[in-house]
Amino acid sequence: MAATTARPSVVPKKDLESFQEHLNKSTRILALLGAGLSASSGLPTFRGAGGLWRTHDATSLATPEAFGRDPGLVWQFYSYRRHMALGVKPNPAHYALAELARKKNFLTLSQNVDGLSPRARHPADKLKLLHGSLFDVKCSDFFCDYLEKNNYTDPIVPTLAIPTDESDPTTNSALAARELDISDENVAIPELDYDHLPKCPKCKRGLLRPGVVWFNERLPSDVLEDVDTWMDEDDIDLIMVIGTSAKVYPAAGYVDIARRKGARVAVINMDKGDAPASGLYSRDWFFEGDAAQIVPELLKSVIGETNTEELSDAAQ
Ligand code: BV8
Repeated sequence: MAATTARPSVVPKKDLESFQEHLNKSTRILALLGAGLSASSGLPTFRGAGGLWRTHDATSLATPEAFGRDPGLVWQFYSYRRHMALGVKPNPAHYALAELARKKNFLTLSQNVDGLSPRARHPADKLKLLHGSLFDVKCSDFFCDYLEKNNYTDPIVPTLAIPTDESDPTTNSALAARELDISDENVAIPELDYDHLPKCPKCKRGLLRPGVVWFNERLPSDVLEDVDTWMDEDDIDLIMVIGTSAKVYPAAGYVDIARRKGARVAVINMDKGDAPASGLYSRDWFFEGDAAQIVPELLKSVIGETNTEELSDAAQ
């Protein structure tokens, strides 16, 4: 699947200067992150070319009903995404945002479940994962509260293995994995039944499920409360809307809430057409191009020239 990075992204000097002037004097900053932030790391977005949803409609894989109907299919999809995310690295934009969070009163709302912002050592108290994480697993039994965070086991169970070589091409997992290229909708995904799937170690009844927020599921109440508390504290000077088509709610709604709290809006997006639903005002900015290149440039006036390797070491 294609990552959407490619051509060098140039920030117009006048816009850069006006943005950095505002950033430098901003005391309360928000960001809403989407899949485009991780595109340069090599992860596919949802709606772009080769995107995850292009070949499988979101509601066919990311809903409680889909999991109830075919937990094996849904687990193969998420196991594949866990595997992909573990195979890539945070990019300069992930590190730059983490560094800004160490320098300013800056809250980051991420729709991304790929684990790249936490791996860039983004300060955990300044990062709200609105839609959970591929690396949290929880029990799917309504009466069980089992939750395991930061489970990076890949594969999470042997039958979900994605083989690195053709050692035994006949095994079920090899067959399943090889065919598991979900970018090819014509490929049947083999059945994996209950016995193959990860079970809850606590209640022993339920299947474990990915700790992400599916469509028609409520966002984590503790996360929503933290976000509301921060937003209610005072006015907001700036919201950066980075690499998101801003089509999923209630996440996308935070742009308008921030605007109502006085925020100027800076959109960083590869596609000029992907501005927030409420549009952009003359006091706002649109920086067209790759977030991995643009974000470090924009934040330079606060985080300095340091390269991401230094940033990531400093954050250890
Ligand atoms: C809920 C986790 C209620 C799983 C995800 C109001 C209006 C309309 C609909 C609704 C509404 N309120 C609720 C809904 C329903 C629904 C919804 O919003 N539907 C949409 C489709 C219309 N929302 C929900 O169901 C939410 N729950 O409301 O519950 C409730 C209340 C009480 C009790 C019970 C229930 C839950 C939504 C969460 C869904 N889970 N993820 C998983 O990942 O598998 S959503 C998932 O898709 C992501 O997390 C993300 O949010 C979204 C994808 O969006 P993006 O990240 O923006 O990615 P996309 O590909 O779209 O865009 C990428 C962008 O990057 C593009 O603009 C591209 O140009 C740009 N780009 C590409 N490369 C680069 C780049 N930019 C910069 N640099 C680059 N290199």
